[in-house]
Amino acid sequence: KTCILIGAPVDSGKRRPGCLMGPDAYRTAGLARALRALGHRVEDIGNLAPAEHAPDTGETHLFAPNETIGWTNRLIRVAEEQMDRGLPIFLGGDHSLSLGSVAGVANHAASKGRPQFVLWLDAHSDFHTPETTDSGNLHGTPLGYVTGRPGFGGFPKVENPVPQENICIMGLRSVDAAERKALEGTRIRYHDMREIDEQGIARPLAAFLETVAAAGGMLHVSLDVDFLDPMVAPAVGTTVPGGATVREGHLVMEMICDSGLMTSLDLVELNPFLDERGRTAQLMVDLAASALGRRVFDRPTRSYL
Ligand code: DIR
Ligand code: MN
Ligand code: MN
Ligand code: MN
Repeated sequence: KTCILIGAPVDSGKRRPGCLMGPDAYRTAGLARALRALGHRVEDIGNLAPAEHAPDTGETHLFAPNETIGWTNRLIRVAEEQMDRGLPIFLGGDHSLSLGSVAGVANHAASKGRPQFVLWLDAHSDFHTPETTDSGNLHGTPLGYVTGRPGFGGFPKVENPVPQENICIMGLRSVDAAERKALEGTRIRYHDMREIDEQGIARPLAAFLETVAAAGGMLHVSLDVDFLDPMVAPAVGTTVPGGATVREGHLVMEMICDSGLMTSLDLVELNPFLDERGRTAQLMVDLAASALGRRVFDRPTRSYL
């Protein structure tokens, strides 16, 4: 494959700064080298900047909405362009970058007449709108945006909303009251940590991947650092105890690789300022490598079925 590394140093989606250092942390941890070692072509297009936008005046309950609008405009265009060239890997940056990355890849899928699917690996459901968020942090809104929820005035119109039934969220353990109420009325598939404890992570993931395959879909994977347990991935501003283990993370990525379905990837919410000697950045690089072919032994195809 041709992997295209897209630096998206988005830091406007929440108040605690530091995610802007994420792209360079992934580079330093050897992402390009790891993917080349797996036989891929890797092109790093460097770091993006937000499109021109109005200044943020601080007059709303939202943190930096205009800068986030600028990023969303830029990322939609870049995602559309780069999907034609290979497999984009968006190096975040906080999770507000996914308003743009997902909306952009969905436009591309629509142009090919294929359905877009999204796998959201996160402690949080990120299903807020600017009207429902308590924190005012727009990194809590990307799934609300890309599914076409109302309330995103000033943001670019979502040309191709992702159908609810095409979304699967795994790893949940912090869902705000308003999100929970909204989610429960949707066809989004969501799996909390209790379900993963009880059933294992492979079963619900296999079921979702089967659906994607059967539909001939494109699959965007959005990996939030806080999907992982803070004991193994401390470098994120919104840690929640009780997350995925290192092995659960790798199993998810290995199954995604075996499925052959992934067409784009976000690595988000890494805050290198909070890291311990780069261990979280390294784990995220290792997980990306698993998604793109690193393995201990080959398996008979689709052994998870
Ligand atoms: C919280 C945190 N639900 C919010 N969201 C995070 O601010 O809306 N998402 N951290 O990954
Ligand atoms: Mn998130
Ligand atoms: Mn295209
Ligand atoms: Mn999260």
